[in-house]
Amino acid sequence: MRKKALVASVVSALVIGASGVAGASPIFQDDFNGENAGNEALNFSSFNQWTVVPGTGTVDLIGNGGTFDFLPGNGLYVDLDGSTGLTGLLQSKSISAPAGNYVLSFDLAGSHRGTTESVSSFLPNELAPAAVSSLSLNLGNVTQILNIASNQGFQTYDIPFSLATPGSFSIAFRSIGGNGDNIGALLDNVSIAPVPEPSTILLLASGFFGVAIYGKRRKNNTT
Ligand SMILES: [Ca+2]
Ligand SMILES: [Ca+2]
Ligand SMILES: [Ca+2]
Repeated sequence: MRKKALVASVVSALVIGASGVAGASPIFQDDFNGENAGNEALNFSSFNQWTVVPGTGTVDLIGNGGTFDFLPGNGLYVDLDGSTGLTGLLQSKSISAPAGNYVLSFDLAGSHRGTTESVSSFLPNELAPAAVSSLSLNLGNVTQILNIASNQGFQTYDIPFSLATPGSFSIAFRSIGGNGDNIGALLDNVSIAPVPEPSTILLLASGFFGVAIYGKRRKNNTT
């Protein structure tokens, strides 16, 4: 019985170890909830981690129980078509990262005002395209275009990519087409997290086994 319990604890340690690695800390994360003291603002441009590129247009900061909270319960989020008749290019500030595999994740919802929206998301645009060695779901080079029906709730999109060399880059989002109506798709919960190499998990797993065997031997010696 005791032996079985030991095996079970080693297995659970392995599972915890592996999931801990998979959930490696994001190198970039934003839920927009802390912007503008939690209040809506049309044509908002003072984001903590983003720039609305001058000359492109505007975006709106909405939600959190305000007048334009189309999807309550998500705090603040961004209407990618502001209120000036031109869609803004929402570009992250510079993100520095070592070489490796990453996943860009973000939530997009429909406009909830009757229009189907197209959104382009841009991956590292300050790196040479050759440095981005893999992109699933990509259309074109490092740009992905997503079409979102009006009534779609927030849905998470994951885009894996690799950096061949360490560097700094930005990501960006823009509502495309439909200029003039001030209605855009809704963006929330953007993050970039490293994906561990399978060999890293194996190495950690063998480490756990080593600890488990050592512990067992030690116990046998003392009793
Ligand atoms: Ca939010
Ligand atoms: Ca708007
Ligand atoms: Ca629009």
